[in-house]
Amino acid sequence: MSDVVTITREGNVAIVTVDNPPVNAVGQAVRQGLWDAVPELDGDDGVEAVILACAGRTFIAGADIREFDGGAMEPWLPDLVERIHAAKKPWIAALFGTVLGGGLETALGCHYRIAHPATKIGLPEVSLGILPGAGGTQRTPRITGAAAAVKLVTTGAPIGAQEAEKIGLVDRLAEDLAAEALAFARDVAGRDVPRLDPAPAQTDLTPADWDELRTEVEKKARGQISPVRAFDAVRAAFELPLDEGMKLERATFLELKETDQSKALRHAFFAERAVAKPAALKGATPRDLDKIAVIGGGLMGSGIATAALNAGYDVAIVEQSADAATAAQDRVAGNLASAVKRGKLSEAVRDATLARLTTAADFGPVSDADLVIEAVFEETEVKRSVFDRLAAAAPRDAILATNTSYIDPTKFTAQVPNPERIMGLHFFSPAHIMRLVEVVKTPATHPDVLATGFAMAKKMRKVAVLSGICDGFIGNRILGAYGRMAGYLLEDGASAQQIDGAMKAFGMPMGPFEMFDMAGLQIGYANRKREAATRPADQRYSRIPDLIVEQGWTGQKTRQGYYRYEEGSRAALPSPETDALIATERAHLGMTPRSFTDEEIVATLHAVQVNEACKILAEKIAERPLDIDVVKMMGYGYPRWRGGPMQEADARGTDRVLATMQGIAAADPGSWQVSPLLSDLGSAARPFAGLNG
Ligand code: 3H9
Repeated sequence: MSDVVTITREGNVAIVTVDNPPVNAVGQAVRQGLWDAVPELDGDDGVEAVILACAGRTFIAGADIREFDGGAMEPWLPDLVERIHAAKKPWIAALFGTVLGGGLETALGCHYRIAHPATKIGLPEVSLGILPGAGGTQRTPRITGAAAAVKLVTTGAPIGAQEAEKIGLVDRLAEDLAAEALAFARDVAGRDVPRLDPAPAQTDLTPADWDELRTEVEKKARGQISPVRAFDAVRAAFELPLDEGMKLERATFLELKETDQSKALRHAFFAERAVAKPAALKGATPRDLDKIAVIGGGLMGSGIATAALNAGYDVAIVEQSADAATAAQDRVAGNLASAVKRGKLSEAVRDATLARLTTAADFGPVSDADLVIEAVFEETEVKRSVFDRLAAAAPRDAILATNTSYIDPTKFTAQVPNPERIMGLHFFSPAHIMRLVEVVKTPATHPDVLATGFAMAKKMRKVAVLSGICDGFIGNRILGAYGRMAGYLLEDGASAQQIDGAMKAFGMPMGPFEMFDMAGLQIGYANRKREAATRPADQRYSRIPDLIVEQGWTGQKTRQGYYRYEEGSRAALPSPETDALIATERAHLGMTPRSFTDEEIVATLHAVQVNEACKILAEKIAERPLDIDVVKMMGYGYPRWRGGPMQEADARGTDRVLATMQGIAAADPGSWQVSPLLSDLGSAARPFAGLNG
């Protein structure tokens, strides 16, 4: 028997145990071990039932995703699942932890499933750009019926054990899994082994119903192909016998595995985990955190406080007045109330959570805080005065963090003693929902302090990415290049509708101009004024955004920006006034508007982001291209199925991205210079993936 699969015996019951840390992925060695176990136990007259169990923290959590880059190694999972199902003795899967993908498929090959009540069960393959490839699309519908199977397979979202029991995926729930699985096995020992009916599954759905469901899946997928192909495979379970459905599923799995989308989603999966391990944190130990104080209880501060409360910390919000403190308390309560409404939180937990919040109109609560997060107005002097007060009010070893989104923290913290305890924690709004946090390292920040930021983010179920200091850090700096180029394209002749439409077709949730209108155009206006003194003299400056703001139009709030908005609606409608203003400016500049293809817009906006990202890498603001990808995916809506701008550059070819950027720089050398890093990689058509380490 192999190291990762062992067999023990309890009387007439054999227990087959998979032990393949960390998540018992069913890689080649596990498959081989199970493959060998089936005939061995079939041939053992002393064995009348078999329990499939796992050591460690979970039942099998899926196929080993790392194997997907090579050719499939035998024995293949679909064959193994079939072999278990054809066994002469009943196999009982003992489920706990996260039973996902190939883990659930292996369990579906077993004849019975018994689960601990806290088990999460699902088929997340679509989120890796593939579909369940070991019978999940064929066996699930035969057990659960159409509706549940479509939901499980096309959304990839896991369900709880209770729901799994309701839809038939689980036969019984068991608090004491080992004991009850054994009792269950003894019960079914020697009985006839139930087999899945290989005939097409039955449904009341008409072809028109299926078509309608498919349209819904396609719409939700927003350009991602795997949910739609997975849907088609489930539908086939109702039209084809099992063996033919399995062939279709296998062929689709192998095809999808090779797509750029699947490669990008696998990259996203590993990148999201790799960002937690930057080289700068090697050997660092996070400090213990119990109490977090948040300075400023506005939209951002109350969002951060909500996230911290939800993660189990004691939280104090410091505001400037009693009224403002009450308003902050109300905002947090409102955030929690909407979680209750969405079924994410019970009322009892909400009350207990809120009980850990205090608010104050003075710096008193800071005196026993382990971590203070400043979230006041984005203005150097305002932040400096907060840090002046923190220098006196906070314990000398408390970690002090700023939520600045643009400003160099050293500009307003120089007067604070022990600078090794200072870092940036750049949350994204709404901070209790958005999962990204940029952890910003100053030249003095101690690695343990950074590690504490990472540990806090993890407790908040957020993803932290390490960033050095530059204007806008990783995310907003790249956004700056993107927005600037979008503005040039607009001035040159593309419409806001065309640019936004092209970027949405590319997979962004919204285009740049809808995003500007939503965020409020006054923010960019203020930034441009701030940057005026340092802006390179020969850099092109489009006045259009300033002209719009100077009309008193700041976007959705004033119902007029790049678009027009009806009262109470966020739908962006064409604005004849803004269009006229843009036309006047073009005429003033003596420009003849030119036309663009959507692909040109997408390639241009992609190239300037990658070019800026290359500068960020060269300046060591970001450690690896994957850090940039995660920032863009988690903070800016970059489609996961494209894997972020750097992965997208690899898919397009860095040589092509370089050629696009060279064209941009040649046309406007004052505004754009090709990054030497992009030049190096692109001229050799080498991928960014090679820099991920
Ligand atoms: C599939 O099954 C296809 C089949 O239908 C068909 C086949 C023919 N493979 O997330 P964590 C690593 S597709 C390889 O930090 P958690 C992970 O990279 C698969 N490695 O822990 C990390 O490594 P490191 C369907 C994997 O407790 C370490 O394990 N299944 C895999 O927060 C710990 O992971 C899925 O999509 C894997 N399958 O969460 C499930 N899974 O320490 C994917 C994890 O070096 N996995 N690793 O950074 C998950 O969703 C979460 O990992 C899980 C645990 C919920 C299981």
